[in-house]
Amino acid sequence: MRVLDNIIQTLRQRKMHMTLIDPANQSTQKAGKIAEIAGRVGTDAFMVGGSTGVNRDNLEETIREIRQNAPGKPIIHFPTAARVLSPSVDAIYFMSYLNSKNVNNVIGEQVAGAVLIKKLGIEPIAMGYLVFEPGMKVGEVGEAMLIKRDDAKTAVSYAIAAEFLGMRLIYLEAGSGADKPVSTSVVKAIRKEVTIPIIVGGGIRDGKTARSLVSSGADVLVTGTLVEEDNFEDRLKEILSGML
Ligand code: 1GP
Repeated sequence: MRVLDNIIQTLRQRKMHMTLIDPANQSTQKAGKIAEIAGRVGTDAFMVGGSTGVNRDNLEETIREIRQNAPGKPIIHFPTAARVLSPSVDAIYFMSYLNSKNVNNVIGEQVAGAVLIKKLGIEPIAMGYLVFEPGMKVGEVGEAMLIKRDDAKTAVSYAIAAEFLGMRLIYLEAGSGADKPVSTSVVKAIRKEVTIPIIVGGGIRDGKTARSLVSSGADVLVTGTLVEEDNFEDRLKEILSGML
């Protein structure tokens, strides 16, 4: 089954969790260990990518490790730029960084990568990407016009625009390593106005936060920094059970 169909079908039954592995942040061996643990405790899919330091070698090696250590779990490329693409993923977020000042992030990289993605036969998943304060690295390198974490009015305008443009998912990003995610009031406001699934990532570290986000209407939660820490297994289990 195609990855997006699988996401949509799963979301009819329950919320989902995705684990982000940034190839630039650890050895491939450690990436494999992270995948094994996260897969075993119940993450639904892996996202692979990062804002800086991702190259074809570390991307391919990380994908291979995830494949070996978490067989059967979808691997979705969370791309940095068109120059680093992989034929080995199950899907790619064909994402537009909607609140970037740089038109290259909004549509340039997408045009640069489209032909190759089509040739490689990778499933593109159209996604609107919105970066909130503090934004962290992706806010900085992506030249974001950062949205305040509780600015529901601006966030809702972007989310409706994304849905009108035909995007299948909307991603609310506080930035990897943020101290907290986007506020629940923003998630609630968007949930009221759009029907596409809402992904929330950046700053999710505990079960209580996870619970408040999903009960506000988030469909998919993403954690990345957490799994880079030692002994993350119990914390990840807490997040997963907070989402039930
Ligand atoms: C980054 O949303 C993800 O794109 C994950 O963020 O690293 O803070 O979990 P964290």
